[in-house]
Amino acid sequence: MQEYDASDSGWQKYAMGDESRGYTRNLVDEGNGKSNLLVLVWTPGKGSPIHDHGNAHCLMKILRGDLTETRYDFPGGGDEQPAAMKVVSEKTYTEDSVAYMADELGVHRIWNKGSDFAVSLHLYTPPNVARGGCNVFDPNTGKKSHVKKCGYYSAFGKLLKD
Ligand code: CSS
Ligand code: FE2
Repeated sequence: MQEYDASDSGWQKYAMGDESRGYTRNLVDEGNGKSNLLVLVWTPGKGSPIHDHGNAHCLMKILRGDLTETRYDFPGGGDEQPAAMKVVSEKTYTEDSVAYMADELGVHRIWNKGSDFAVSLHLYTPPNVARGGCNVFDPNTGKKSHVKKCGYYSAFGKLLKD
């Protein structure tokens, strides 16, 4: 991920943005069933919900723009009182930087605070989220909801119908 040059134009055909969404997930490669390579396009002023990563490794490289990551402690099991989720860090990544995320480090949300679309390249291994979805969390209560299918906006450069 570090060696890939973001100024290469190879990723552009996968980078399909949609202003009506927080971000789009565009499938590039399925790594012979062992990983998932995605190009994500982030709408200005929008972002993702707080989510986990299905017990997988997640690498994110910024291809265009800046993205802000807010990390939270992984909320505990169900018997705690609902409480606002605790922010552990907030970091802005600039073009060409690479970040790592995994459930051991907590949960996070990604936000595009810029005024133009931002683009990032994500490698997930194993591809657990593609198979089993992920969990999203309510920042005010820590309540978890399971998302069964984290769908794609496009696959292999072709727009998909919902
Ligand atoms: N994990 C999110 C993107 S932020 S790493 C997703 O796959 O949609
Ligand atoms: Fe993530």
